[in-house]
Amino acid sequence: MKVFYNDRQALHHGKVEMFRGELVPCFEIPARADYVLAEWRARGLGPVETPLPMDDDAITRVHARRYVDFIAGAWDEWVALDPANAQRDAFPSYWPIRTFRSDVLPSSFAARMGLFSYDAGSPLTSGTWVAARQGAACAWSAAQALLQGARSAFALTRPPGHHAGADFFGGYCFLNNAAIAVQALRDAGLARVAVLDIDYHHGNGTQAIFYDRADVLVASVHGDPHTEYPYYLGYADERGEGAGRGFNLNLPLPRGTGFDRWRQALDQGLQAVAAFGADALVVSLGLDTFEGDPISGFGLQSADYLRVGEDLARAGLPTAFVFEGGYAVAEVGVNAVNVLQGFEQGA
Ligand code: OKP
Ligand code: ZN
Repeated sequence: MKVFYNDRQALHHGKVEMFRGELVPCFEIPARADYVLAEWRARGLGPVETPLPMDDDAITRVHARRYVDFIAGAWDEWVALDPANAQRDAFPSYWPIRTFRSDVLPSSFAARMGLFSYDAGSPLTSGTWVAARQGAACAWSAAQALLQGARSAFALTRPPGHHAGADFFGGYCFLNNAAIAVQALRDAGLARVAVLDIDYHHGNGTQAIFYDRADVLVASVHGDPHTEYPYYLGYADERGEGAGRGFNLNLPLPRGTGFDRWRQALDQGLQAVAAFGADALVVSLGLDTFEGDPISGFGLQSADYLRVGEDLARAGLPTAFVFEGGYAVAEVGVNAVNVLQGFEQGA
């Protein structure tokens, strides 16, 4: 399995995030990737490659130009407001919800920060753009590997991506890595691409990007949004719209769900992928379904992830794994590599 990672992704290094009225240390930290790399190397599973050079077009096929321009320049704007800002992460404070306009682009940086985001938990740092862009390049490179005939590839993306929409960030995500991989596969001529999102949290960004499309199936197993982030999307009645009706499948499960029940939902997702007739599969691989995850509520154990990999391999499709969440940092390497190794053994 080809694996892609760039050391510059560590430049996205948020210090704190807003939680229950306080700024607490970030859960989404560079060490997460280090643990995955260390485990991959410890098991002698193969080289780790730097992503290929990727054109910005691969990003703007998925994201709005004005959003990409904003994220690319946001840190410089933030520091220009006040040189002391160089020492602190940038957060939004205002959001244009119902009754406000979102067609006007205010000149105020704070106003645009809110226009292009939906939560206060996703710090933007000096290295965010470079890191997010390199992460996206990893996902794009994984897609290219499949197009070259590889059975599978793994993009060690961080920051993660599945909460990022066409023109917003949130949930620690800035560029939707999985969506960029999907679109690259479609643009290279694959007719049908499926996304299977197995992060604990619903991938609202991925769903929104493909919601009206029949060429991309999005299936997701996640914590019930009645109680779990991102709360406002991810319900079972969201089946797609227009031409995309029937090509979105949400499988929400209650907090506390263990592996046996979770695995049945995974099987439902895989059945939908098979019925869709996908030419390739992109897996949004979150490991925050782990029992020890500090911000999530499912009960998967480390050995279960080997079975997850085997189940995914049985779909028999060229498969790009794109790293998402997983905040039990010391265990995230074992859990991620268990999926990848389970896949290789099952393939
Ligand atoms: C990103 B991914 C924690 C509250 C939750 C947002 C979670 C984003 C998860 N203090 N904040 O899907 O793993
Ligand atoms: Zn998650």
